[in-house]
Order: sequence, then C-alpha cells, then structure tokens
Amino acid sequence: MKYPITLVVNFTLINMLKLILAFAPIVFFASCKNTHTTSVMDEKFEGNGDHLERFTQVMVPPPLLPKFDQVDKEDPKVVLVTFVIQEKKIEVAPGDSIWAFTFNGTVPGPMIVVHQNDFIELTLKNPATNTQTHNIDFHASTGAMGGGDISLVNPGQQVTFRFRATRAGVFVYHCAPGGTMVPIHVVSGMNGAIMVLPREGLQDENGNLVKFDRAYYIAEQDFYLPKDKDGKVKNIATPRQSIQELAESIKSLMPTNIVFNGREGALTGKNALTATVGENVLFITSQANRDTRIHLIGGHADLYWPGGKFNNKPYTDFETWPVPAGSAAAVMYKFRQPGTYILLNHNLIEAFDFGALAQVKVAGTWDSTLMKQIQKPIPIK
Ligand SMILES: [Cu+2]
Repeated sequence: MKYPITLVVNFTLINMLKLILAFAPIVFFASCKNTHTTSVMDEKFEGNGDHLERFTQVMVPPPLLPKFDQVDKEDPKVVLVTFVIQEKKIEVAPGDSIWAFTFNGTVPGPMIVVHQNDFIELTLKNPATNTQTHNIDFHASTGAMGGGDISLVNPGQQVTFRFRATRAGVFVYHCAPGGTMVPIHVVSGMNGAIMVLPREGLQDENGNLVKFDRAYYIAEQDFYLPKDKDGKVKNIATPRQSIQELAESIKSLMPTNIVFNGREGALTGKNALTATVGENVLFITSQANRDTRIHLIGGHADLYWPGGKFNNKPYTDFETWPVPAGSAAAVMYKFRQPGTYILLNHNLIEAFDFGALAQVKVAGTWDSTLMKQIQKPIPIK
C-alpha cells in the first residue's frame, strides 16, 4: 500500500519530534552530570592566587577548630596563616617530659580550615631562641616535598609560601627537615592537620548536604622518651641532647607513650570533649607516624570518610575506623544518648596502658527505645 509523500514526511517528522522529546531529559541530565563529574585526572587551574580576596585565619589550639563556614560557594580565596615554631619542654605523662618541637606551641599543631581550591599562604617563623632548622610538608599541597624545600627556616628566620588546596579532605602536615630529622621532629610533636571542605559542604551517603554542630581535632602522638639503664625517663637538658637521644630510642620502634593531643589526660576529666544529645559531631583523627584505629565506645561512625577524603561517598555504621600513618580520617556521629563516652585507639593496651584515649561528656535525656536496664544486679537466683 502506498501513502502520499506528504503523509510519509509528516509521520516521520512527528516520530522524530517524539523521539527528541523522549530523549531530551536524558540528554539534559547527562550533560549536567558531565559538568559535575570532571575527573581529578582532568583538573585544570588558572592564576596563582595573586589577585584573589585575602583573609587571615586566627589559629586556635586543638581539639578546637578556627572559625569557618561549612559551605562557601563563592570564588576561592587566599587564607593567611601564621605558625610560630616553639621548641619547649612539655610533660607527656606525670613526671615524664620531652623537648617538644611544635607549630604554635601545641601537640598537635593547629587545624587549618579552608575550602577546596582556596590558597593557603603560610608564614612560618622560627624565632632566634630556637635551636633547630625546621620546615613544613603539607600532604594537602601539590609540589616537590609538599613545600618542605621552600620552607626551611633557621632560627631567627621566617618564610612565606602559598599553595592551592586542590583536594578536599583532611590531610596531615608535619616538619620534614631531612633524613632522620624527619621522624625525630615528627615524634617530638611537630605535626598537625588541615581540613579542606568541599565548597558545597559535606554530603551524606545519599548525596544530601549534611552539617555538623561541632567539630573536634584529635591527634594520636607516639613518643619515644629516652630512658636510663634503670628504665627511668631521662631528664634531658637541651633540644640538641634530645635529638641525640631520640636518634637511638626511636629505632626500638616501641613507643614509651601513645597519647591523644600531646599528653596523658589532654582530653579526659576536666579536659573532656563535650556534646549534647541530638548534635552532629565531626571527629577528625590523625596520626603522623604510626597506624592506629579509633573507636567510640557506645557509638558509631554514622558517616565515615576513609582517609578523610570528602569527595568520596562516606561509609555508614562503622564501629572502628583505621588511620594509617601519615593521614587523617573524618567521622560524623550524632549522639543519641547522654553519658561519658570514651573515644580510643582500639588497641586497648595502647589506650588504657599507654594513654591513647579521650572522653566525650554528652548531656541529654536517656532514650530507652535504644537501651534500658531490665534488672539491676542481684544475687543469682
Ligand atoms: Cu622541625
């Protein structure tokens, strides 16, 4: 059967139009998706930050974080940070001290917080009262030695350099002056972390924006305190002597102390972290030199970003999260019950005998839909 030519054309056009209309949403969404899924392999940047807006971030001692917005959809900025290196004696356990090498006087050093593609412009000051050459290697940076080569400062000098934080996540930084001085300075306390937030904020396991009510930075630190022949921790007079002694004691690979935030009890008792039932708490946990594994007794990692890298989909429901040496992890947990929680290294010997634990005191009302005691202890019937 033959159709008039006009009818055939009309029929074909109508079908084509139908086809276009049917596939239009797919093409539209596919093109949208493509613009948001550029591979890290294809990243491109322009400008070196010279003409961007600048602001100073005021550093605060861990476990606290500086002031920041969780979402920043505006253009990247230059974030100015100053670290003053302090060599000073600190007590890591009652009666036991070490000559600590520190960024800004704390172990760990302060947490820096920026958004992806911001620049960090760091000024590193090494006062003349110090005795050693120091520098800084940022795992968040891109370039030879993570900035270590261009940030070496002798006592009495200061240096400034700038890098673009291209990758989102939490990243360790540490002193790395070369050779065996690298581990010696790191296990003398000279390490910390930076948090690079995605500009759109954090996403939960379903890709929805998730905000936190408070954030804490907890760094595990392994110390190798030199001991005398009777096993007593030596009282060391100078940083130079400390380095000579540590050059030997670190080779045991057996820490004498494993603590959170620089000393036993830094985050327990009156120094415990605090939260309230219903709050989302972001825990950033780092270890610059040694593997660890962190657990919150009575809670979970609701959202866990392995390696602390926020552009990956978070895992849910983790009980213990690993932190490989030279990295940080990020975990979000909503507290559902009040009480004193323990956050610890779940090598329980390292937690309870060496000191690697913190407390979180949570205020609120008990929820018996989650747990209740049915019978208090009584003599066995
Ligand atoms: Cu150093």
